[in-house]
Amino acid sequence: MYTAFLDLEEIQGPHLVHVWPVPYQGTVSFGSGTKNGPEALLRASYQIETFDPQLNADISDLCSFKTLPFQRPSAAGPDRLHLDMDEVLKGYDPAEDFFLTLGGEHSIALPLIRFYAAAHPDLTVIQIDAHADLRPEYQGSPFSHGCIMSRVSELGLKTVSLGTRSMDREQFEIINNNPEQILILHPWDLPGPAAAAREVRSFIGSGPVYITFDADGLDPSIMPGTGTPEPGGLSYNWISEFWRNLWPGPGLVGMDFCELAPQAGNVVSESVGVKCIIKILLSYFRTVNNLTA
Ligand SMILES: [Mn+2]
Repeated sequence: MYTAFLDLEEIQGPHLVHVWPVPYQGTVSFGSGTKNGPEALLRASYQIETFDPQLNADISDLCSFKTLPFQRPSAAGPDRLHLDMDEVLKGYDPAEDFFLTLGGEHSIALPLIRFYAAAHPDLTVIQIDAHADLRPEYQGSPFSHGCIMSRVSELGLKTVSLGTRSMDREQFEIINNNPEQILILHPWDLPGPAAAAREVRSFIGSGPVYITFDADGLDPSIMPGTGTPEPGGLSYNWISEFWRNLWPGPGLVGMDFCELAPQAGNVVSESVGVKCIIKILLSYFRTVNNLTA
């Protein structure tokens, strides 16, 4: 059993990250296997270098990782899971505690976003996702993975969507009719990462951000392990450069990586997933350190 993210001991760098595995896939609509996502990510993390030569920074100098017990998935549906997750989060402070939540399907993000929004009413959610996830409800539940961003919008939060290229007409119109609340950078018309980061920073204003990273936002050529693959997704280099250019910038309160459905005999997806997570943490926390040095 792989229990420590990156195989790092608990006490390393100055910034504590709570790693929370939530192997829930109750409302997945097509391909399955996201319940195996957290374990695959943890396992893959054991063979990933903690040093990043592009950023000239080592994650073990910046962050400590403390992994929580695997969240027991509820068979009673996502609303029950959310209550169980709320119960765990009661022991933490949204103004202080940084969670890296490993899904599981995308519905696992909502309790975290509500948790952070309670302390930060000016929070913006950055969503990496092939799908808009803006359905009012899906498969009989308002808490399904297909409507996560509808629930986020109802909290009054601004959202930024990157890699989003699949939606029905109704969702397309919701996006077009709410330019103040929803910024979408279409993958077929994507600016360079530096220009995109400038646009996102000015949309966000002064509030902090939470990142919800659905694996299928990446191109399926580098992220084959997803239940709902869509061509034309983000490249690893684009999204990595985006984060590098976003900071110094808004505070980052927490993040999740979800919808990874590992494939038998192919570790590309979970390895890419871990690299994407580390790139975010390094890009952000190295600037926090510089600012406070
Ligand atoms: Mn999603």
